[in-house]
Amino acid sequence: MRIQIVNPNSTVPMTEKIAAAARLAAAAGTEILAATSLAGPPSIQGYHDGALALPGLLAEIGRGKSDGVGAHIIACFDDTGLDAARSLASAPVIGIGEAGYHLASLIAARFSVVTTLSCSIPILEDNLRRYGLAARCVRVRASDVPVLALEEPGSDARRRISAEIATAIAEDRAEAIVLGCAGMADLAAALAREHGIPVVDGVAAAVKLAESLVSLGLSTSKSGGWAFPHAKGSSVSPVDK
Ligand code: 5HY
Repeated sequence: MRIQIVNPNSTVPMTEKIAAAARLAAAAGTEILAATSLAGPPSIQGYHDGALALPGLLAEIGRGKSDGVGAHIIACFDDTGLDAARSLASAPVIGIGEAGYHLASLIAARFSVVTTLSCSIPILEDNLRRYGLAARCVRVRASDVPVLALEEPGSDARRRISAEIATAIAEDRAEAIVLGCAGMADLAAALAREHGIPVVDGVAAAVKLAESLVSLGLSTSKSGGWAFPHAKGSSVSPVDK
């Protein structure tokens, strides 16, 4: 099967890191097609960046659709544009945030999220509520690490994320951690060993969920809000199949 993974920000080295994590998780028969939305902002930190990212993200999803991919993954932990992408696409679309939350809920009664900056916290909290998983997430925490600091060699990003994980374990009684940024994808295994609890990376989680949906022949329902976009004007039929 062929799975497209789209980085909605325009930072190519982050796409390469995401693609490496995706390929590490992918099954032998899965081809990962990585795409960078060069029209997007360099990083997505908050609502305004998320809005700026939408046109480029949807253009990449459209290209994946034209290429006939088996599934799409949106590699931004905010799940930027997920509903719109599900409306546009024929194949399943997975957001790495939603994927990470679901897998964490299967292995821990209570989990915490450690993301980048505090401006992302309400976005992730709203998503958790929409996904019906807010009750399982004790707290969404910010490590105060800017997204692009994760790409800087020698930054103290890993140390700050690890310190916040330790606080989540001590204060939240977190039994698992979900890493709240696609740029953290390469840190999960080491942080899990360091702290002795499961640390979920949304990129890997999304790859395995996408593989499951494709192998079961399941795709997004088009009978409701994720129906194909409708033609404008008098027609009431969707513009696409
Ligand atoms: C992400 N931003 O995964 C999110 C994480 C965040 O550019 N890629 C981004 O900080 O909201």
